[in-house]
Amino acid sequence: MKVCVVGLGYIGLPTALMLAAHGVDVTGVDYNPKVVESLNAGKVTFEEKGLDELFQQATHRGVHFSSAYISADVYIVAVATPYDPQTKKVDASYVEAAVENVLDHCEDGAIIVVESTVSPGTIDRCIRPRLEGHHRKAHLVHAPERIIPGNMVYELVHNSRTIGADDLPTAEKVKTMYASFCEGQIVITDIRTAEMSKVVENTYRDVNIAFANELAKICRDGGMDVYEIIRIANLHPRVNILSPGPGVGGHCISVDPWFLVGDYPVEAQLIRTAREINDGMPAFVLDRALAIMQSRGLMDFSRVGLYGLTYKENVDDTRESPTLQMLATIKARGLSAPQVYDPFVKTTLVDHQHQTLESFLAQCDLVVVMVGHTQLRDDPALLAGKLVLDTRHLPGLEGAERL
Ligand code: SAJ
Repeated sequence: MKVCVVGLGYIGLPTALMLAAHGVDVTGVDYNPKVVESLNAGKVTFEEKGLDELFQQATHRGVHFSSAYISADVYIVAVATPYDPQTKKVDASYVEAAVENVLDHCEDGAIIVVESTVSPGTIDRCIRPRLEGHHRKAHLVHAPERIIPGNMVYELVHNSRTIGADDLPTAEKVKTMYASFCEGQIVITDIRTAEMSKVVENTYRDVNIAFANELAKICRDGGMDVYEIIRIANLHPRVNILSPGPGVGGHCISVDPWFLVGDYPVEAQLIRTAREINDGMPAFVLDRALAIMQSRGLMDFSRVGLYGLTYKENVDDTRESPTLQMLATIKARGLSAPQVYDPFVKTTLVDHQHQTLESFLAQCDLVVVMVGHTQLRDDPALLAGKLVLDTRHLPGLEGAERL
């Protein structure tokens, strides 16, 4: 079986490498020549636990990377699906373009597996008409990715998977391909069910986090310890509340619930409110930081430091990160730009971004911990003697101000 993986980003690259490492003939394609160049030069394009080792194994088994589409039996499309900020509906244009390119290069009978997350009905509405209008006859499958950044390589192997297809023989072929490495259960269903179940998983997490964030606000107002309350509540066998934090970032949980709000604006009330609560958290943290500074007579906001620029711990991905959201609010309110440091972000993305923790700390009166990177988790004493607002409830920072 020859597989072509289209889109070598956070999902496409590990998937291509995993298949290749398990003996499948894989070519990874990306329209960005820099990505292809870097991979062909032996360098992975982002940091992820276990990715370097997987890359070595895949290279050893002969994985290919190219900017040009090839003829293959199966195409896996793993390109971005943002949402339209106005309508909140899914923007499937990258998937559509990728599928058009596949159709121009494949043989009759090829299978096109869309792994990108899309809202229910998108494949029928945006993708299927392109196949029907094309002289090439290909099969469509939706097998949404479900791996979590920070633990992708493990989850690729151990998570269960969903395969949505129009017919069983096609589904079985795709199942065989994933079963080359996946040890989890592989469920076969129809395309719309696969689309919806993926969006539901991320929406469930978003709503749960919003609940935790709302509890944090209630507890702040009522003088209660939200972390202790969640810890105790979670001892109940049917309660599992997630952790409050400075907001929800990343390209998945902060995006996918909007698809449902965009398509079902009347029904999706809880989902919309949860999104709004989570999107409001960076401003809530900002107000906490301002209040703490004022209560200490500290007036220079440029001496506030934001520790962490990524959307969560131990990844280098800054997409939709709470820190970037907060910096936008700071700018909109006309406050001075704070200091920023993130051990995972080497390129300068924002003003006053430091390359060392030492130079960062030297400029700060108040450190706001936005991300719980291992650096701090393992060595909270790095912040000894500093005024700290800890939004991640890190061990060893018990004396710090909290959400
Ligand atoms: N967060 C909290 N509190 C928590 C957990 C997370 O505030 O208790 C925040 C994080 O700090 C981060 C955001 O939420 O800013 C999202 O992080 P995450 O680790 O919850 O999830 P993602 O976006 O990295 O990955 C999710 C996963 N989905 C689920 O767990 C249901 C992953 O399995 C999906 O593959 C991925 O979305 C995706 O690509 O859709």
